[in-house]
Amino acid sequence: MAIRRVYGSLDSPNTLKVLAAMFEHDIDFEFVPIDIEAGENKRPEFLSMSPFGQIPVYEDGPIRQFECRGVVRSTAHEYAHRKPAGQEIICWEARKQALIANWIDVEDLKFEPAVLAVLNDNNPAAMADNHHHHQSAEANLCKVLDVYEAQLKKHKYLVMDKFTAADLLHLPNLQTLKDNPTTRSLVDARPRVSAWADEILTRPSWVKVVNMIKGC
Ligand SMILES: N[C@@H](CCC(=O)N[C@@H](CS)C(=O)NCC(=O)O)C(=O)O
Repeated sequence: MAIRRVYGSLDSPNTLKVLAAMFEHDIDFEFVPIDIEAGENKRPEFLSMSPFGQIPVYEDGPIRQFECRGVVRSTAHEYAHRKPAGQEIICWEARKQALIANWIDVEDLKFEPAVLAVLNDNNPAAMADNHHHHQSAEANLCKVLDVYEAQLKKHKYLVMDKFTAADLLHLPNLQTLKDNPTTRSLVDARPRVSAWADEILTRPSWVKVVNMIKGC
């Protein structure tokens, strides 16, 4: 029986980031679905693991982590030895790891908020209600993606010429942007962002997450 558990929802991008990290390192784990609509994340037993009442939670014996980026970083270090040398998704050299850390923060503070702002008001009612707000959310996401387009001129992946934890963290929201007919063009209009998205979205660890969502 798996000693590790991921508590979360397949509707939650932050849960999907942690699941991608599990598959990336072949970590044996049990998935425990948490129903946010039913308020399971606000029950005392869940709050004892995740004091802000949010998913995901990663449990490994006595260790419980409730921030998805922390889980991705710590598992990438703990299970790095499972990957061939040079293919770890972190770097052992502090100065190279600093660059990965930088782009992990960019995903957290720039990319995800910009994507969610567009997706959250990307329904006809919201768009009609607040056309200017929607336009400015889209303009903001375009600015972020322009920075990515420039960054991806330097390397095949976001930080360097290998896939890192920073790339992994982008998978769920990139998938949503690509799947949504009204946002796909924002990715496709930027050749390097588009090539990067196509490459990382076919990574076996992410395909396993997508199959889990599809129920296969
Ligand atoms: N900083 C947390 C944020 C987690 C988060 O926003 N989780 C959402 C689902 S993706 C959630 O639990 N929402 C329910 C709530 O906040 O009550 C992380 O990165 O893991």
